[in-house]
Amino acid sequence: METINFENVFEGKLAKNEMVEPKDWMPENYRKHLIRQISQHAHSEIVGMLPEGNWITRAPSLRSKIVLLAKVQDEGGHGLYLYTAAETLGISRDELLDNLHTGKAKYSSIFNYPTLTWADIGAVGWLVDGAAIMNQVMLQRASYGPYARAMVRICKEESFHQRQGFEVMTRLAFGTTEQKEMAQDALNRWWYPTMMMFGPPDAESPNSENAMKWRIKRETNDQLRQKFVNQTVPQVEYLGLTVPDAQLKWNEEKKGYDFSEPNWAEFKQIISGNGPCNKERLAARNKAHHDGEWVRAAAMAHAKKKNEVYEAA
Ligand code: BYC
Repeated sequence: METINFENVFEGKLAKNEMVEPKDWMPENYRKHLIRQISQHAHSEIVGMLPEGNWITRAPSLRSKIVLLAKVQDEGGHGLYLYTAAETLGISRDELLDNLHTGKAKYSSIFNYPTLTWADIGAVGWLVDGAAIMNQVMLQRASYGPYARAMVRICKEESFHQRQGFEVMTRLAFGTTEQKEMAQDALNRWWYPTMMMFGPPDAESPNSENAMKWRIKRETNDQLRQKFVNQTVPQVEYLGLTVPDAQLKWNEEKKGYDFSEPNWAEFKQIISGNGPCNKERLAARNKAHHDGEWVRAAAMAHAKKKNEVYEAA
């Protein structure tokens, strides 16, 4: 009888651009890499609800309140799809959440900055969701099926979020002098943190090599950062605002902008738990989890009862 070489089957799938599915054999390091990335991504979605949720009660109109509420709910949904995708790799939801709540797991650096004004809500939707889409479009073709499929819906919703943010920025940028100043101030504070979302420079990115080899990532951190700058600068110009980077300059040869790197020492501090809002975010997540205990208990009791009725029938 012919013996199957599972490693060859796995490599063959990657070479043919086929998806790896939960019951397929996969190398242990691939599984661990995916759990790390997908769970960090899920945590980012639910922690990302906090700085925006903070503005729901203060949105300047009923329309903007409804739109922001829908956006924040979408982010909660993204977290759920992603936790479910991570669970297919053999880790429990409880363990994933425990890693977040104890500070063991990372989530996106961007959500450790405060949202100080309504313009920050515009800047987050426009820049942060814009950067998220730039990164996630390639993830729709990631080699792990459940992750790639979750990304399809997430990307569709993120594009609505990006429009929401750009609309807020447009209103402010074309509004009164004070409103335009508020928009510029938000751009000044969110520009570099957004650039950090793509991760460290390629030369200092320990996970990129495997991620590219296994077709989880299809573009590197630096490639995506460059694409983001190229796409966003014309939008800044349309708004009549200024990118807070004196070195920003079109480079005809590379058909892209030259720009200054973010402060990578600040990035390291943030991902080590020492950013402006890290402690506040973790405390809010822990409180929400604790306060939600009775909901989980009630849902479990209901499911158990339904099961008993079903089994007795
Ligand atoms: N923040 O080797 P590298 C959203 C970590 S949420 C924190 O380049 P990789 C949204 C990295 O984890 C957006 N940590 O890593 C939600 C690694 O540490 P470990 C979230 C970061 O994985 C609500 C170390 O630094 N998007 O869209 O190859 C409202 C070295 O990095 C960050 C995703 O999660 C960071 N910015 O590349 C609005 C997308 N960057 O794990 C919007 C999926 C790096 O070795 N994730 N680190 O301890 C990815 O594409 C990749 O994981 C990353 C990093 C590009 C983020």
